[in-house]
Amino acid sequence: MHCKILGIPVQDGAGRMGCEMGPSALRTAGLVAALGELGHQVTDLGTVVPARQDVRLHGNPALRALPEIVAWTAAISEAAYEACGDGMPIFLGGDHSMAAGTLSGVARRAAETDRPLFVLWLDAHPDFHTLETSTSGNLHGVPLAYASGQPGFEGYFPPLQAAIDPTRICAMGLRSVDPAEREALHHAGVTVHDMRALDEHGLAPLLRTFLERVATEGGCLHVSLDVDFLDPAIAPAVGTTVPGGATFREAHLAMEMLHDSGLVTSLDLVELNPFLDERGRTATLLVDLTASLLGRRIMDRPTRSH
Ligand code: 4U7
Ligand code: MN
Ligand code: MN
Ligand code: MN
Repeated sequence: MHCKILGIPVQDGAGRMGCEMGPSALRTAGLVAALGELGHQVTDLGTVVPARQDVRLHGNPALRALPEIVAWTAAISEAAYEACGDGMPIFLGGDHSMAAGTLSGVARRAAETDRPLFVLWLDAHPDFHTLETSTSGNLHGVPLAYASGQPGFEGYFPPLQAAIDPTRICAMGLRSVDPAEREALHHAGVTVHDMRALDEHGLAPLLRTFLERVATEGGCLHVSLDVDFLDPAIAPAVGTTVPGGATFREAHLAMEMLHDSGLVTSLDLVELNPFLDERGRTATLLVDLTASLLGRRIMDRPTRSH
């Protein structure tokens, strides 16, 4: 596999500063070496720089850094489009607003092929606010709504060249969903496996069902991993901690199953705030999870199917 890493040091979408150090921390934690040890070719594509954009004022006075995030989204979308198609781009965040760019760029590329694009959203939050419904005004809370063509972004965010079909999105690990998001997710037909569903059924059968669907429909899969998907006890380096998140083994199991599926074509690693980390442990965990997604395993498995 040819892994292509791209740094996206955006932090204006989050409520607190620090995510701009995310790409550096992931590089420092040894991402390139970890992937190289698995036999992958790794290219570091460098760092995205936001384009300048003029953006008019929005009617929602809560919105923060709208012109900045619009400028980032345009640049990230272009860079993501260029980075994907062959090999496996790994987008290093940066706060989750960057997924407005990665998802739209990846979707534009997928639309040129005959493979439908699916998204696995691993997060405590659905990030399904529109510019109207966001009350915090933090734009890391909107990327999934934007990229799946929800209304209300026209005239502000870059026009989508290809929207992601919301019925091809599976969100896992949710445990903080605002009322407007709950309604919109339901209306759009997003598959949601919240933490209660993971507790009741276990992660593996839910993920397996989704992956079987992606395979049956001949799709490709973008994975967006927000650090707050993980329980804050194992991943403290995040601004938006929510208790009751995925355990160490649940997260690795998800990555191992994703690897075995052979379906993943691109990955976001987002919301790492190294300023809040404890001796690099969250950055290191993210590197190890990425390694599991790219083939690191505890033991060889004689059989793959069950
Ligand atoms: B993240 C929130 F209100 N929904 O809109 C908001 F709970 O990328 C959180 O998933 C958004 O970390 C979290 O600010 C965005 C809040
Ligand atoms: Mn998120
Ligand atoms: Mn989140
Ligand atoms: Mn967050």
